[in-house]
Amino acid sequence: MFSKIVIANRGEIALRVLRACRELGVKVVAVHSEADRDLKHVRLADESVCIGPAASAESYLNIPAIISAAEVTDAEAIHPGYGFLSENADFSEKVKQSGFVFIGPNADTIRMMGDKISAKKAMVAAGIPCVPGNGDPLSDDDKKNLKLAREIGYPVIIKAAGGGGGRGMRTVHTEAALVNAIAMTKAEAGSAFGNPTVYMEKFLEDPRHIEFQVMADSYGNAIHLGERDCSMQRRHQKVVEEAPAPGITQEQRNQIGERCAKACRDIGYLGAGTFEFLYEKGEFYFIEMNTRVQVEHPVTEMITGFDIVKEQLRIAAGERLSLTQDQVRFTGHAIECRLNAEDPKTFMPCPGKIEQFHMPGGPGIRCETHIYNGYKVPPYYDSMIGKLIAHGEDRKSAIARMNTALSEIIIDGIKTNIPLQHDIMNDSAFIAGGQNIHYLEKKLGIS
Ligand code: MV4
Repeated sequence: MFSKIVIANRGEIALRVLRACRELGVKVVAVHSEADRDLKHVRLADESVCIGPAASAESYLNIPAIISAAEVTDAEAIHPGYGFLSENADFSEKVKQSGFVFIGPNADTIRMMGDKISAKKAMVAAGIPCVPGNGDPLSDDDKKNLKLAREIGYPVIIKAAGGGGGRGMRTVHTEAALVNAIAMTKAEAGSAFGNPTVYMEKFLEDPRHIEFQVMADSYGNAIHLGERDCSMQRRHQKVVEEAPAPGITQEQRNQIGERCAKACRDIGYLGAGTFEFLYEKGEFYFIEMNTRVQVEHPVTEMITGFDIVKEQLRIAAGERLSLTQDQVRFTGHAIECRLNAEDPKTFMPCPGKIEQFHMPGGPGIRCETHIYNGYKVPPYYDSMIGKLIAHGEDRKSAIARMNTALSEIIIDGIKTNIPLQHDIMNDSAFIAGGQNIHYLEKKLGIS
């Protein structure tokens, strides 16, 4: 195991990684911006290094500053968390070239998955079911594109190879709109991602978002840890996640999960990863792979009893997977509510001082947050300030425990989305389970 690592992130995930390090006896270097001196994990870390001003571009995205911090503290590895540099292939490469271990997959893997066309090609080759559409870059030949759309059948969606996470896509409902939509998406992709390449897929109108968690070691072993349902989202921001996904059978879980694990073996995947699928009318369709630990990893941890972050560290240190697939057991149901510093009605970010914080507790409750009494939520970063996770023997019990925890938690001084989360937990359609990706926006009266 490493003796010391750098955590190249902030907020709740930096604290989560620090806790995993503590359990493994690994010393922690916190790197932080000028605005983040008072972060909880910075105070708890063995050492800390200020890497730049508040703006992320000059601190958490500043590759030379982060690598220098690893050098001056004599650390061995860098954990990128999620967001920021976590899926930056150049960062992964430079970390390695500088003699440190990047806690995540190789640069080539990150690059392959960052290009949605090459990711899809790899998945087709590995036998993962993908959305209909050949996955080739669209040519400049209008006639060919019209023919392809006719074969796929309208509606279709044009996606940027360099996009992902909801950026760089456009749906097309009629033949008359196709040629212009391709040109527009190409132009936007060119300026947004520096890559104008686009591809075409069948547009699925009301799918659910279901993703599979995988872990792979450097000895060719890979397992899946089942799936999460992340369909409760607003503007591509997940709001509630849960595991297992309502209505998915053990047979479906084993079948898709095993294919994901096999795909990891095929491509030589390393570390934690997530296969994102759209699920409609009983079928799974791969859309993207995330090569990082995800915000919602705790729901998987709660139903498997398996520590994903500790396993990331062990795998990066060259250890073998600590579980075989038949040792993975799923127990009960877990739900996560993201806690955001925002207005619950307008969704405007709401930074400011936490005047009072009371952490909820009791059986099955886990609160992942870096906030504390007197902490000032800075205005420079994502508004997520924590996550509340409830585990129960079944979905009903998990919802009941979440309701209790949402009633107990006190965050005074700033506005939060706790009222919205309470409302969702008491929504009859949510309680029924298995809503699609459009449900929350419709409920909120957006689309
Ligand atoms: C789609 C789709 C429908 N059909 N692809 C949005 C984010 C990116 N990961 C892929 N996305 C979508 N791709 C086809 N062929 C609908 C979405 C989509 C979506 C997907 C997951 C979660 C929320 C979403 C919200 C709007 C659109």
